Amino acid sequence: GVQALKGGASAWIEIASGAGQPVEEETNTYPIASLDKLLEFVEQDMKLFEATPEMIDRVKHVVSYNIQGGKMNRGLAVVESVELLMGDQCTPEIKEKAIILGWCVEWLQAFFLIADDIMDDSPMRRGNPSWFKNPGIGMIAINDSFIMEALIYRILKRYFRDQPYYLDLLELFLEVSYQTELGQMVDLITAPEDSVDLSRFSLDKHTFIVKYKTAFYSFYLPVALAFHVCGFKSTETDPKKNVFEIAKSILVPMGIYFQVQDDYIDLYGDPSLTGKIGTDIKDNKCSWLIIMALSKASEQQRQLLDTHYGRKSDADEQVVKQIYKELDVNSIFVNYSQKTELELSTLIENTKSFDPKVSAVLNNFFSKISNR
Ligand code: GPP
Ligand code: MG
Ligand code: MG
Ligand code: MG
Repeated sequence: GVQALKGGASAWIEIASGAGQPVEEETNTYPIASLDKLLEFVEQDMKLFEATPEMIDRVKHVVSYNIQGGKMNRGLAVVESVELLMGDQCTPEIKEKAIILGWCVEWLQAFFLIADDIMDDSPMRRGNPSWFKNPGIGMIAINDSFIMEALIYRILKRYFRDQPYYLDLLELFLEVSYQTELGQMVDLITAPEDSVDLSRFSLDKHTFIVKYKTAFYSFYLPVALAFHVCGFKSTETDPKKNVFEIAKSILVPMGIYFQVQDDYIDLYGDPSLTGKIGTDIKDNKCSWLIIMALSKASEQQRQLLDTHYGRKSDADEQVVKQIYKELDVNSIFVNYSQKTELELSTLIENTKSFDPKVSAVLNNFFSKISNR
Protein backbone atom coordinates (compact mmCIF):
# COMPACT_ATOMS: atom_id res chain seq x y z
CA GLY A 1 0.00 0.00 0.00
CA VAL A 2 0.93 3.63 0.20
CA GLN A 3 3.01 4.73 3.10
CA ALA A 4 3.38 8.31 4.21
CA LEU A 5 6.55 9.38 5.97
CA LYS A 6 5.73 12.56 7.80
CA GLY A 7 8.45 15.12 8.29
CA GLY A 8 9.47 18.67 7.50
CA ALA A 9 9.46 20.45 4.18
CA SER A 10 11.49 17.68 2.63
CA ALA A 11 9.12 14.92 3.67
CA TRP A 12 8.79 12.25 1.04
CA ILE A 13 6.34 9.50 0.58
CA GLU A 14 7.50 6.05 -0.27
CA ILE A 15 5.31 4.16 -2.63
CA ALA A 16 5.66 0.57 -1.66
CA SER A 17 4.39 -2.15 -3.93
CA GLY A 18 0.66 -1.64 -3.55
CA ALA A 19 -0.26 -3.33 -6.77
CA GLY A 20 3.04 -5.11 -7.21
CA GLN A 21 6.76 -4.68 -7.22
CA PRO A 22 8.13 -1.39 -8.49
CA VAL A 23 10.06 -2.56 -11.50
CA GLU A 24 12.85 0.01 -11.56
CA GLU A 25 15.97 -0.37 -9.46
CA GLU A 26 15.60 2.94 -7.68
CA THR A 27 12.98 3.32 -4.97
CA ASN A 28 10.04 5.35 -6.13
CA THR A 29 9.76 8.41 -3.99
CA TYR A 30 7.08 11.01 -4.28
CA PRO A 31 6.34 14.00 -2.12
CA ILE A 32 3.77 13.63 0.59
CA ALA A 33 0.53 15.53 -0.05
CA SER A 34 -0.39 12.99 -1.51
CA LEU A 35 -2.05 9.97 -2.96
CA ASP A 36 -3.77 9.08 0.33
CA LYS A 37 -5.13 12.59 0.63
CA LEU A 38 -6.43 12.54 -2.92
CA LEU A 39 -8.03 9.13 -2.35
CA GLU A 40 -9.69 10.54 0.75
CA PHE A 41 -11.00 13.43 -1.34
CA VAL A 42 -12.26 11.00 -4.01
CA GLU A 43 -14.14 9.10 -1.30
CA GLN A 44 -15.84 12.23 0.05
CA ASP A 45 -16.57 13.46 -3.46
CA MET A 46 -18.12 10.13 -4.50
CA LYS A 47 -20.47 10.34 -1.54
CA LEU A 48 -21.94 13.48 -3.15
CA PHE A 49 -22.94 11.14 -5.97
CA GLU A 50 -24.69 8.61 -3.70
CA ALA A 51 -21.73 6.21 -3.91
CA THR A 52 -21.98 3.03 -1.85
CA PRO A 53 -18.98 1.52 -0.03
CA GLU A 54 -18.76 -1.03 -2.84
CA MET A 55 -18.38 1.73 -5.42
CA ILE A 56 -15.85 3.62 -3.32
CA ASP A 57 -13.76 0.52 -2.67
CA ARG A 58 -13.71 -0.36 -6.33
CA VAL A 59 -12.64 3.11 -7.45
CA LYS A 60 -9.90 3.24 -4.81
CA HIS A 61 -8.69 -0.15 -5.96
CA VAL A 62 -8.68 0.93 -9.63
CA VAL A 63 -6.65 4.01 -8.73
CA SER A 64 -4.08 2.27 -6.53
CA TYR A 65 -3.61 -0.64 -8.91
CA ASN A 66 -3.09 1.52 -11.96
CA ILE A 67 -1.29 4.60 -10.67
CA GLN A 68 1.58 2.85 -8.91
CA GLY A 69 4.64 0.86 -9.87
CA GLY A 70 5.96 3.17 -12.58
CA LYS A 71 8.94 5.50 -12.52
CA MET A 72 6.64 8.52 -12.09
CA ASN A 73 8.91 10.62 -14.31
CA ARG A 74 5.95 12.68 -15.44
CA GLY A 75 4.58 13.50 -12.01
CA LEU A 76 7.99 14.15 -10.51
CA ALA A 77 8.83 16.45 -13.41
CA VAL A 78 6.02 18.80 -12.33
CA VAL A 79 7.30 19.02 -8.76
CA GLU A 80 10.99 19.25 -9.62
CA SER A 81 10.33 21.85 -12.33
CA VAL A 82 8.45 24.08 -9.90
CA GLU A 83 11.31 23.72 -7.40
CA LEU A 84 13.90 24.58 -10.06
CA LEU A 85 11.90 27.59 -11.28
CA MET A 86 11.02 29.05 -7.88
CA GLY A 87 13.97 28.12 -5.70
CA ASP A 88 13.63 29.83 -2.31
CA GLN A 89 10.43 31.52 -3.45
CA CYS A 90 8.59 28.20 -3.39
CA THR A 91 6.07 28.19 -0.54
CA PRO A 92 4.59 25.01 0.97
CA GLU A 93 1.26 25.96 -0.67
CA ILE A 94 2.82 26.19 -4.11
CA LYS A 95 4.71 22.97 -3.61
CA GLU A 96 1.49 21.24 -2.62
CA LYS A 97 -0.18 22.51 -5.79
CA ALA A 98 2.69 21.08 -7.83
CA ILE A 99 2.40 17.74 -6.07
CA ILE A 100 -1.31 17.49 -6.76
CA LEU A 101 -0.78 18.34 -10.43
CA GLY A 102 2.01 15.75 -10.53
CA TRP A 103 -0.50 13.17 -9.36
CA CYS A 104 -2.99 14.40 -11.96
CA VAL A 105 -0.44 13.67 -14.71
CA GLU A 106 0.11 10.18 -13.28
CA TRP A 107 -3.68 9.82 -13.14
CA LEU A 108 -3.95 10.73 -16.83
CA GLN A 109 -1.18 8.25 -17.59
CA ALA A 110 -3.09 5.50 -15.71
CA PHE A 111 -6.24 6.33 -17.72
CA PHE A 112 -4.31 5.96 -20.99
CA LEU A 113 -2.46 2.80 -19.96
CA ILE A 114 -5.61 0.93 -18.90
CA ALA A 115 -7.13 1.69 -22.29
CA ASP A 116 -3.93 1.19 -24.28
CA ASP A 117 -3.36 -2.28 -22.84
CA ILE A 118 -6.85 -3.33 -23.94
CA MET A 119 -6.32 -1.93 -27.44
CA ASP A 120 -2.83 -3.49 -27.76
CA ASP A 121 -3.87 -6.70 -26.00
CA SER A 122 -0.85 -6.37 -23.71
CA PRO A 123 -0.66 -9.01 -20.98
CA MET A 124 1.57 -7.14 -18.53
CA ARG A 125 2.14 -3.67 -17.16
CA ARG A 126 4.64 -2.62 -14.49
CA GLY A 127 5.29 -6.23 -13.55
CA ASN A 128 1.63 -7.10 -13.00
CA PRO A 129 -1.16 -8.32 -15.21
CA SER A 130 -2.61 -5.46 -17.24
CA TRP A 131 -5.71 -4.22 -15.41
CA PHE A 132 -8.18 -5.72 -17.90
CA LYS A 133 -6.46 -9.11 -17.65
CA ASN A 134 -7.43 -9.46 -13.99
CA PRO A 135 -10.15 -12.00 -13.18
CA GLY A 136 -13.57 -10.40 -13.31
CA ILE A 137 -12.32 -7.12 -14.82
CA GLY A 138 -12.19 -7.58 -18.61
CA MET A 139 -14.09 -4.92 -20.51
CA ILE A 140 -15.26 -3.19 -17.33
CA ALA A 141 -11.74 -1.77 -17.52
CA ILE A 142 -12.96 0.51 -20.31
CA ASN A 143 -15.33 2.24 -17.91
CA ASP A 144 -12.65 2.20 -15.19
CA SER A 145 -10.40 4.16 -17.53
CA PHE A 146 -13.17 6.73 -18.08
CA ILE A 147 -13.57 7.07 -14.32
CA MET A 148 -9.84 7.66 -13.94
CA GLU A 149 -10.15 10.48 -16.45
CA ALA A 150 -13.21 11.99 -14.78
CA LEU A 151 -11.44 12.05 -11.41
CA ILE A 152 -8.71 14.31 -12.80
CA TYR A 153 -11.34 16.99 -13.36
CA ARG A 154 -12.89 16.41 -9.93
CA ILE A 155 -9.44 16.96 -8.37
CA LEU A 156 -8.73 20.04 -10.48
CA LYS A 157 -12.08 21.53 -9.47
CA ARG A 158 -11.50 20.84 -5.79
CA TYR A 159 -7.94 22.16 -5.55
CA PHE A 160 -7.63 24.73 -8.36
CA ARG A 161 -11.04 26.27 -8.96
CA ASP A 162 -10.03 29.46 -7.14
CA GLN A 163 -6.73 29.87 -9.01
CA PRO A 164 -6.37 32.42 -11.84
CA TYR A 165 -4.91 29.67 -14.05
CA TYR A 166 -7.77 27.16 -13.51
CA LEU A 167 -9.12 27.55 -17.03
CA ASP A 168 -5.59 27.15 -18.42
CA LEU A 169 -5.27 23.83 -16.56
CA LEU A 170 -8.60 22.56 -17.90
CA GLU A 171 -7.79 23.55 -21.46
CA LEU A 172 -4.33 22.02 -21.17
CA PHE A 173 -5.54 18.64 -19.89
CA LEU A 174 -8.30 18.57 -22.50
CA GLU A 175 -6.01 19.56 -25.35
CA VAL A 176 -3.21 17.09 -24.57
CA SER A 177 -5.82 14.34 -24.12
CA TYR A 178 -7.20 15.14 -27.57
CA GLN A 179 -3.69 15.11 -29.05
CA THR A 180 -2.96 11.75 -27.41
CA GLU A 181 -6.20 10.27 -28.72
CA LEU A 182 -5.43 11.50 -32.26
CA GLY A 183 -2.01 9.83 -32.02
CA GLN A 184 -3.55 6.65 -30.64
CA MET A 185 -6.08 6.66 -33.49
CA VAL A 186 -3.36 6.79 -36.15
CA ASP A 187 -1.29 4.20 -34.21
CA LEU A 188 -4.28 1.84 -34.36
CA ILE A 189 -5.57 2.47 -37.90
CA THR A 190 -2.04 2.07 -39.27
CA ALA A 191 -1.94 -1.36 -37.58
CA PRO A 192 -5.09 -3.24 -38.69
CA GLU A 193 -5.24 -6.77 -37.30
CA ASP A 194 -6.39 -8.45 -40.48
CA SER A 195 -4.44 -6.73 -43.24
CA VAL A 196 -0.68 -6.32 -43.16
CA ASP A 197 0.54 -3.77 -45.65
CA LEU A 198 4.03 -2.57 -44.81
CA SER A 199 3.87 0.09 -47.54
CA ARG A 200 1.53 2.00 -45.20
CA PHE A 201 4.47 2.60 -42.86
CA SER A 202 6.88 5.51 -43.20
CA LEU A 203 9.14 7.54 -40.94
CA ASP A 204 6.82 10.56 -41.32
CA LYS A 205 3.84 8.46 -40.28
CA HIS A 206 5.82 7.14 -37.32
CA THR A 207 6.85 10.64 -36.27
CA PHE A 208 3.24 11.83 -36.35
CA ILE A 209 2.06 8.87 -34.29
CA VAL A 210 4.66 9.16 -31.54
CA LYS A 211 4.54 12.95 -31.40
CA TYR A 212 0.82 12.89 -30.77
CA LYS A 213 0.34 9.71 -28.74
CA THR A 214 3.26 10.34 -26.37
CA ALA A 215 5.13 13.65 -26.56
CA PHE A 216 2.46 16.14 -25.57
CA TYR A 217 1.07 14.44 -22.49
CA SER A 218 4.34 12.90 -21.30
CA PHE A 219 6.71 15.83 -21.82
CA TYR A 220 4.97 19.11 -22.61
CA LEU A 221 2.14 18.68 -20.10
CA PRO A 222 4.24 18.32 -16.89
CA VAL A 223 6.40 21.35 -17.71
CA ALA A 224 3.46 23.49 -18.86
CA LEU A 225 1.69 22.65 -15.57
CA ALA A 226 4.77 23.77 -13.64
CA PHE A 227 4.81 27.04 -15.61
CA HIS A 228 1.18 27.70 -14.70
CA VAL A 229 1.80 27.02 -11.01
CA CYS A 230 4.69 29.51 -11.17
CA GLY A 231 2.36 32.11 -12.69
CA PHE A 232 3.92 32.18 -16.18
CA LYS A 233 1.61 33.68 -18.79
CA SER A 234 0.93 31.83 -22.03
CA THR A 235 -0.44 34.93 -23.78
CA GLU A 236 2.87 36.21 -25.28
CA THR A 237 2.24 36.31 -29.03
CA ASP A 238 5.87 36.18 -30.19
CA PRO A 239 6.71 32.44 -30.12
CA LYS A 240 10.39 33.31 -29.60
CA LYS A 241 9.49 34.95 -26.28
CA ASN A 242 6.69 32.64 -25.20
CA VAL A 243 8.16 30.29 -22.59
CA PHE A 244 5.46 27.67 -23.26
CA GLU A 245 6.31 27.61 -26.99
CA ILE A 246 10.05 27.55 -26.35
CA ALA A 247 9.73 24.64 -23.95
CA LYS A 248 7.35 22.82 -26.29
CA SER A 249 9.80 23.13 -29.19
CA ILE A 250 12.27 21.00 -27.21
CA LEU A 251 9.92 18.79 -25.19
CA VAL A 252 8.13 17.49 -28.28
CA PRO A 253 11.36 16.23 -29.94
CA MET A 254 12.35 14.84 -26.52
CA GLY A 255 9.04 12.97 -26.38
CA ILE A 256 9.53 11.63 -29.90
CA TYR A 257 12.95 10.32 -28.87
CA PHE A 258 11.43 8.78 -25.71
CA GLN A 259 8.86 6.88 -27.77
CA VAL A 260 11.56 5.62 -30.17
CA GLN A 261 13.28 4.26 -27.05
CA ASP A 262 9.93 2.68 -26.10
CA ASP A 263 9.68 1.03 -29.53
CA TYR A 264 13.20 -0.31 -29.09
CA ILE A 265 12.46 -1.56 -25.56
CA ASP A 266 9.31 -3.29 -26.84
CA LEU A 267 11.55 -5.87 -28.50
CA TYR A 268 14.93 -5.58 -26.80
CA GLY A 269 13.95 -4.56 -23.26
CA ASP A 270 14.23 -7.03 -20.38
CA PRO A 271 10.67 -7.68 -19.12
CA SER A 272 12.00 -8.13 -15.57
CA LEU A 273 13.14 -4.49 -15.73
CA THR A 274 10.45 -2.92 -17.92
CA GLY A 275 7.58 -4.86 -16.35
CA LYS A 276 5.91 -5.32 -19.73
CA ILE A 277 5.99 -7.76 -22.62
CA GLY A 278 6.32 -6.31 -26.10
CA THR A 279 3.52 -6.80 -28.63
CA ASP A 280 4.50 -4.46 -31.48
CA ILE A 281 5.51 -7.08 -34.09
CA LYS A 282 2.45 -9.25 -33.51
CA ASP A 283 0.24 -6.15 -33.34
CA ASN A 284 1.38 -4.99 -36.80
CA LYS A 285 2.58 -1.69 -35.28
CA CYS A 286 4.26 1.10 -37.20
CA SER A 287 7.24 0.84 -34.86
CA TRP A 288 10.55 2.65 -35.36
CA LEU A 289 12.26 -0.76 -35.65
CA ILE A 290 10.23 -1.93 -38.66
CA ILE A 291 10.73 1.46 -40.37
CA MET A 292 14.50 1.06 -40.02
CA ALA A 293 14.39 -2.58 -41.15
CA LEU A 294 12.32 -1.66 -44.24
CA SER A 295 14.81 1.05 -45.18
CA LYS A 296 17.64 -1.49 -45.36
CA ALA A 297 15.91 -4.73 -46.36
CA SER A 298 16.82 -6.62 -49.54
CA GLU A 299 13.98 -7.77 -51.77
CA GLN A 300 14.10 -11.23 -50.22
CA GLN A 301 14.10 -9.87 -46.66
CA ARG A 302 11.24 -7.55 -47.58
CA GLN A 303 9.20 -10.53 -48.79
CA LEU A 304 9.81 -12.35 -45.52
CA LEU A 305 8.77 -9.26 -43.55
CA ASP A 306 5.59 -8.99 -45.66
CA THR A 307 4.77 -12.61 -44.86
CA HIS A 308 5.63 -12.69 -41.16
CA TYR A 309 5.10 -9.18 -39.72
CA GLY A 310 1.86 -8.51 -37.85
CA ARG A 311 0.99 -12.21 -37.49
CA LYS A 312 -0.08 -13.64 -34.17
CA SER A 313 2.30 -16.60 -33.84
CA ASP A 314 5.63 -16.74 -32.01
CA ALA A 315 7.19 -18.41 -35.06
CA ASP A 316 6.27 -15.46 -37.30
CA GLU A 317 7.62 -13.03 -34.73
CA GLN A 318 10.84 -15.02 -34.60
CA VAL A 319 11.38 -14.65 -38.37
CA VAL A 320 10.99 -10.87 -38.07
CA LYS A 321 13.42 -10.79 -35.15
CA GLN A 322 15.96 -12.75 -37.18
CA ILE A 323 15.76 -10.25 -40.04
CA TYR A 324 16.21 -7.34 -37.61
CA LYS A 325 19.33 -9.12 -36.44
CA GLU A 326 20.65 -9.60 -39.97
CA LEU A 327 20.04 -5.91 -40.69
CA ASP A 328 21.65 -4.93 -37.37
CA VAL A 329 18.71 -2.72 -36.42
CA ASN A 330 20.28 -2.62 -32.97
CA SER A 331 23.27 -0.56 -34.19
CA ILE A 332 21.00 1.75 -36.13
CA PHE A 333 19.25 2.49 -32.85
CA VAL A 334 22.51 3.05 -30.96
CA ASN A 335 23.69 5.55 -33.62
CA TYR A 336 20.34 7.32 -33.73
CA SER A 337 20.29 7.49 -29.96
CA GLN A 338 23.76 9.05 -29.67
CA LYS A 339 23.01 11.58 -32.39
CA THR A 340 19.62 12.52 -30.93
CA GLU A 341 20.94 12.90 -27.38
CA LEU A 342 23.56 15.32 -28.70
CA GLU A 343 20.96 17.32 -30.63
CA LEU A 344 18.68 17.55 -27.62
CA SER A 345 21.56 18.65 -25.37
CA THR A 346 22.40 21.40 -27.84
CA LEU A 347 18.80 22.57 -28.05
CA ILE A 348 18.63 22.70 -24.25
CA GLU A 349 21.97 24.49 -24.00
CA ASN A 350 20.67 27.14 -26.41
CA THR A 351 17.79 28.01 -24.06
CA LYS A 352 20.24 29.19 -21.39
CA SER A 353 20.43 32.66 -22.91
CA PHE A 354 16.62 32.87 -22.81
CA ASP A 355 16.35 31.72 -19.20
CA PRO A 356 18.83 29.51 -17.31
CA LYS A 357 16.06 28.20 -15.05
CA VAL A 358 13.99 27.01 -18.00
CA SER A 359 17.15 25.38 -19.32
CA ALA A 360 17.59 23.61 -15.95
CA VAL A 361 14.00 22.35 -16.11
CA LEU A 362 14.57 20.88 -19.57
CA ASN A 363 17.89 19.35 -18.52
CA ASN A 364 16.30 17.78 -15.47
CA PHE A 365 13.59 16.14 -17.56
CA PHE A 366 16.12 15.02 -20.18
CA SER A 367 18.33 13.39 -17.53
CA LYS A 368 15.41 11.10 -16.62
CA ILE A 369 15.27 9.55 -20.07
CA SER A 370 18.85 9.90 -21.30
CA ASN A 371 20.38 6.51 -22.12
CA ARG A 372 17.59 4.61 -20.40
C1 GPP B 1 2.13 4.53 -25.71
O1 GPP B 1 2.13 3.63 -26.73
C2 GPP B 1 0.96 5.43 -25.87
C3 GPP B 1 0.02 5.60 -24.93
C4 GPP B 1 0.12 4.94 -23.62
C5 GPP B 1 -1.14 6.51 -25.21
C6 GPP B 1 -2.43 5.75 -25.21
C7 GPP B 1 -3.49 6.64 -25.63
C8 GPP B 1 -4.81 6.50 -25.43
C9 GPP B 1 -5.73 7.53 -25.92
C10 GPP B 1 -5.36 5.34 -24.72
P1 GPP B 1 2.55 2.10 -26.49
O2 GPP B 1 1.38 1.23 -26.76
O3 GPP B 1 3.79 1.83 -27.28
O4 GPP B 1 2.91 2.03 -24.94
P2 GPP B 1 3.35 0.69 -24.19
O5 GPP B 1 4.57 0.17 -24.92
O6 GPP B 1 3.72 1.15 -22.80
O7 GPP B 1 2.19 -0.22 -24.24
MG1 MG C 1 0.73 -0.43 -25.63
MG1 MG D 1 -0.38 1.42 -27.86
MG1 MG E 1 5.41 0.52 -26.76
